[in-house]
Amino acid sequence: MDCLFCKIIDGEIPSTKVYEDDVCYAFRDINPVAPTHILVIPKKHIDGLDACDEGDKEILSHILSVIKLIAREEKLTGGYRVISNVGEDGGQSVRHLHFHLIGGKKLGWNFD
Ligand code: IU
Repeated sequence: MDCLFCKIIDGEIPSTKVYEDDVCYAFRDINPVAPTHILVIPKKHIDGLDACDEGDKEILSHILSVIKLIAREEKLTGGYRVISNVGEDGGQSVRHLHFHLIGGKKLGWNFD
């Protein structure tokens, strides 16, 4: 499968790793929108949140707990935002499930 994020997990495409375990991998976004912008992705290829099924529940809950852990390590004590864009209208550019962890400044809420 020709998936950019699978290649990042495999080390074929370089990334700045923040966290890794058996289930997920986290790395700094190459185009950060805030002082902290990290992507947390499952090692299993899943196209997006819309492609998750019952069998992916453990992966999803694990990723959410890892996000909390990373947020603590990044010292995002004032809060942060977690986003998963889904499909074309949702602005998903890479079809491998990923959660953006964004913080380090007061975030706006602007959609265009
Ligand atoms: P999106 O939700 O699918 O739009 O997010 C994809 C993100 O992946 C986007 O913020 C890119 O900057 C980021 N990214 C990256 O960090 N490294 C890469 O090699 C590629 C995309 I391709």
